[in-house]
Amino acid sequence: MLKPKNTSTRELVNLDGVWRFGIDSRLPEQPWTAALDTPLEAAVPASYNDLFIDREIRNHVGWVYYQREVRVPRGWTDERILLRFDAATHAAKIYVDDQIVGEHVGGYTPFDIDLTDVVAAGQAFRLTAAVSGDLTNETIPPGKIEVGYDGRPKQVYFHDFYNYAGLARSVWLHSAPKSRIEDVTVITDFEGTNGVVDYTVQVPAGLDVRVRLADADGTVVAEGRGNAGSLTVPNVTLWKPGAAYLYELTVEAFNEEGLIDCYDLPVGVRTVEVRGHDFLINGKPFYFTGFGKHEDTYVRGKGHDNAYLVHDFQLLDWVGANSFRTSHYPYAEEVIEFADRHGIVIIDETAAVGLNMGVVGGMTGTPPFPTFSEQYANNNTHAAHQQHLRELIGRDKNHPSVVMWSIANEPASNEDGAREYFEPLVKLARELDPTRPLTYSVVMFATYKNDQIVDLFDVISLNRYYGWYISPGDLASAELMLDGDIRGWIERADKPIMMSEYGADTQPGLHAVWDTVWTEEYQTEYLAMNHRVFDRFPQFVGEQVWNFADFATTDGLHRVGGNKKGVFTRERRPKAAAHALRQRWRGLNGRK
Ligand code: GCB
Repeated sequence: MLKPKNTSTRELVNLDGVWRFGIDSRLPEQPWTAALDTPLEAAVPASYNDLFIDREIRNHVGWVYYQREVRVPRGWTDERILLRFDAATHAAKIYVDDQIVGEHVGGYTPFDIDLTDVVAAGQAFRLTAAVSGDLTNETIPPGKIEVGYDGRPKQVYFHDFYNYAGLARSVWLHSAPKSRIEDVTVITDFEGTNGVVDYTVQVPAGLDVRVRLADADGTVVAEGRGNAGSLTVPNVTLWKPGAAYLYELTVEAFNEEGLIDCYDLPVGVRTVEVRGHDFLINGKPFYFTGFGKHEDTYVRGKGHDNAYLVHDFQLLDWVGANSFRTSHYPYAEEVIEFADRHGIVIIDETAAVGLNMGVVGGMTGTPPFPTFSEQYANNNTHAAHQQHLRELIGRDKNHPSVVMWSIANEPASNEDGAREYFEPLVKLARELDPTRPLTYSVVMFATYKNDQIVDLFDVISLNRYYGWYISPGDLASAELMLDGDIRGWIERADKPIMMSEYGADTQPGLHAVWDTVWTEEYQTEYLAMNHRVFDRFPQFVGEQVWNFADFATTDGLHRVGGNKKGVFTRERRPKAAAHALRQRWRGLNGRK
């Protein structure tokens, strides 16, 4: 799915700003049929939950309404007119004046609504977006709505981050020619000093497609004709981790009368491959250093913010991180584009987090009922997961920074039914993108003895918390357990292995000379212990600490003002561990 952009044939109007806002329980029936009768306004993009000092809004179950006036530019008379929501978390119904014009389910992927037959150039209309943050066992991620003791509905969920909802990413009105370039796919390679860019362009039948590839200085280095083809780039400059280089592919579609559509796509030429125990980028072993992150800041919740985008990447650079995982959902496309431009490597994760009833069983890991069952992850959940995978890969397939798909975080891969659930998803992901390796993050209850799906995937990504959830305050025992665990996985599967989560909650400013949990010293020692173990295994291809920064979670006795496993605080101040990581990752005393 192509991102809307300004080209010589396409235009774009940004609809971000402050929209009228209300929740269903305080609005009349069918509130979209008039100006919302509400004193509230909400910022877009931002999650709505933390904007207001209002408990009912923060924890709202049901629909909320955003509304504003929009005017279609006068010049769009013969154009296709589209609305783009970069995300609406988790479901949306969109109305133009009194009429419903589209719906979407899935909170972290974009969708377009074609308004060509509904509005006209120069016309103003009332745009209302009904958005629901509700999660059920048939959504991705899953959740459950319960009725509280006080009779109010209550959203329950099985993942450890606050269920922020609303319009957390940009909204656009955009134009495209009626007959247009629908999609572009590039796959890159290189042979010696020649780069190879294979392209496929989806256009209506009968259009003549021409493409040209320009280098970063704008010099055209290759040209092609036809809906699909292969371009050769002499003396290619590869896209490399830490040294991004982007070409620009200009795609043009012509009919008998001339140019009808044009689309520009940045292209990084690079390869990704798993071979033996290595994760290869451009044929060279790559070792991931970095974090699992979250889209999470004060007040905005998951609202995309360009200042935080820039600052977070500055901190990644400062600490020596070369990568991150988009735990536990696809991030705003601006984040991926920034990584493309700055040479940061991404493991792109779906929003399939919480497919695990074992977590409800607590430390016993015993599910109250099977995860893969009619009651929980059933056929509809599976269909939602498939659809989400299509939308994620459709959006991100052309980004050079994305080197691997993580198709779930901590699923119950130890339970019966896991294989039946994941095998078709893996097949689908490989059909949608035959070029990138696949992984999933393995929960601690799924051991090298009982996991049922690891052979379907390319890279083993472990989430392990020895020294925190297991053996807290006893790093000597934790070290033995971690070592044994990794050895077991290496014996079980002949694949590259990495740590996709390891971390310890840390209250900044808390100190001790002992192995005392929650102190800054403990977090530093905990990470050092993990690194000692990782460095024993040549099969290891990476370490991503949980988490980049502290983040908001649901209330719970095990969370003090949110999850504090951040190496940076929620306001992005370094804890002591950040300095220690910097020493290791900047190569000052580390292995890579
Ligand atoms: C995990 C989850 C992550 C949690 C983390 C924790 O295994 O994947 O979402 O936040 O543990 O801190 O408990």
